[in-house]
Amino acid sequence: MHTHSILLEVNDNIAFITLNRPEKLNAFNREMALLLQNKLDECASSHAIRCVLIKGAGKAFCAGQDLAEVTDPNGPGMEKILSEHYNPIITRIRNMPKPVIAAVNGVAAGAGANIALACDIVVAIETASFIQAFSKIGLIPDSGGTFFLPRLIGFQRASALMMLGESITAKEAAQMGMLYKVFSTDLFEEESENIAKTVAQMPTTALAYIKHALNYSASNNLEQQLQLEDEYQQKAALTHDFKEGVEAFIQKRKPLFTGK
Ligand code: T3D
Repeated sequence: MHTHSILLEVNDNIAFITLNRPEKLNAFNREMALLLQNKLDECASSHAIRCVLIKGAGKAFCAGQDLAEVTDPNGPGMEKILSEHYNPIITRIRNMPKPVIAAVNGVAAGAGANIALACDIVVAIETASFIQAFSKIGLIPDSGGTFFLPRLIGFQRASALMMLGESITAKEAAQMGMLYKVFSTDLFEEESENIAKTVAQMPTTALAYIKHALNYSASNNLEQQLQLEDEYQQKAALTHDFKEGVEAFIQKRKPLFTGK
């Protein structure tokens, strides 16, 4: 039976996406990269989905590009790998109008590490590791790595990690500011799902505006960003969830957000 390289399961308004080539440490081939784009599109357009959680099957999160495919004469070729595989994945994650969580359950290398860094909330199991593996094979970091990593951990540390291609532990990554939280092995699955459950019950539209505002904060000046906050705040104030949030606060009860 053909096994799908990307699995999608929806539960309690959460889309669980599993990178599913465990025997290759979930390295991406063309089929898998295109399928992930397809599943991310499904998540973006479904109103029943209010949060996306990406994890890896088996012991790894993702080992990046499948290097066997790169040397395959019938493979997609370098000119397609970024423009048709990774760039559209990163754009979809950043444009997704709902939170995307990376639950890094093991090694995250190359494009696998940088896909995680493009997510809105990154959590990791204590045994996970992060490797900007590209320089070790004569490539440069892609999948948004040169954009996100210096912004997350600073220019100097990003530069060293990218040039040396060294593996760092989840704890070191968290200390550098690369991710939100590290969980012990026994709590990782439960705690990462708890975060997903929490955000899936939050005011989804407001979270989408937060995300878009953060996207623009990388290029806007203060004046432009203040204007954008003004615009998004007015839009957020028109949502049903804002009305519900304020009413619930005044009535001293728990709000019931619908994402609308
Ligand atoms: O054209 C372009 O390529 C542009 C796009 C670039 C995007 C990129 O992501 S470039 C970076 C590609 N990734 C890497 O360079 C990482 C390569 N993998 C590793 O360095 C190591 O496997 C890990 C550090 C991730 C894990 O090490 P370890 O010791 O836990 O596992 P392992 O024994 O090395 O790997 C287990 C199996 O997975 C092994 O297969 P085998 O021998 O059991 O049949 C290994 O070959 C396979 N595997 C791991 N990574 C990849 C892979 N197979 C294909 N591609 C991989 N990236």
